[in-house]
Amino acid sequence: MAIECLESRCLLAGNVTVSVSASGDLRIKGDSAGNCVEITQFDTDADTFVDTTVVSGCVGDDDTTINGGPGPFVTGLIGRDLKIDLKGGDDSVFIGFDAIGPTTGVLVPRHLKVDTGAGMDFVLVFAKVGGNTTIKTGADADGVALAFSEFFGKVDVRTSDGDDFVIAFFSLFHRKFDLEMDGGENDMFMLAESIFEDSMDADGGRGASDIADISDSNTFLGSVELDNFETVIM
Ligand SMILES: [Ca+2]
Ligand SMILES: [Ca+2]
Ligand SMILES: [Ca+2]
Repeated sequence: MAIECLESRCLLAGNVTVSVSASGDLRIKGDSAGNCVEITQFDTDADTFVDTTVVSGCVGDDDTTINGGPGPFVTGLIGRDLKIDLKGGDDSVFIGFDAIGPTTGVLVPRHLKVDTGAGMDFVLVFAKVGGNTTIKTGADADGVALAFSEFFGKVDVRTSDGDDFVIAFFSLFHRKFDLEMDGGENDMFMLAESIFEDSMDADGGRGASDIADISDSNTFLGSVELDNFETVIM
């Protein structure tokens, strides 16, 4: 079914294509509509180790289909990377969360790559990532939240133009954290209860009223650099 988008707004939520590559990457690709996707992991044989990954449309969102059907897409643990590319539209991706709240975090053995493209997007991550993490939210006002997560590789977050917010809480960063918020008058960056073992470098970018609030009990073991924020609370 082809869904036409009027200007930048899409009324229906389109389809997400989910596949596992030969090398073990879990790949999730959206379309130009506003896609809403949840990625969760479960233990199905009660040995307390997660063994199953589920990719589904969001609860209460009857419109995002998975591989052309109602879904969910069910597979084993992720073998290597988790790659999510949701393209245009107002997209939301929930990693390690479902409608009730946090589940167990999602285990990503190697790299986590998320690109939500143009449109007002929201990315929520509860994961343990063995490799590098790259999150790009493209144009328009976007939100990124990193919660209860552990990142063994570098973390790069790029929110591009639009009034964006980025928050990290109860998370552990073993290597460098790098944030670029680019254009937008009211970019907001907040940290709470997080540990940075390497450097933390955040740039509010262009725009007059960007705010960084890192006042809530964080631990910085490396250098801290905050550039182009009009207001810094620490
Ligand atoms: Ca989309
Ligand atoms: Ca966007
Ligand atoms: Ca921005």
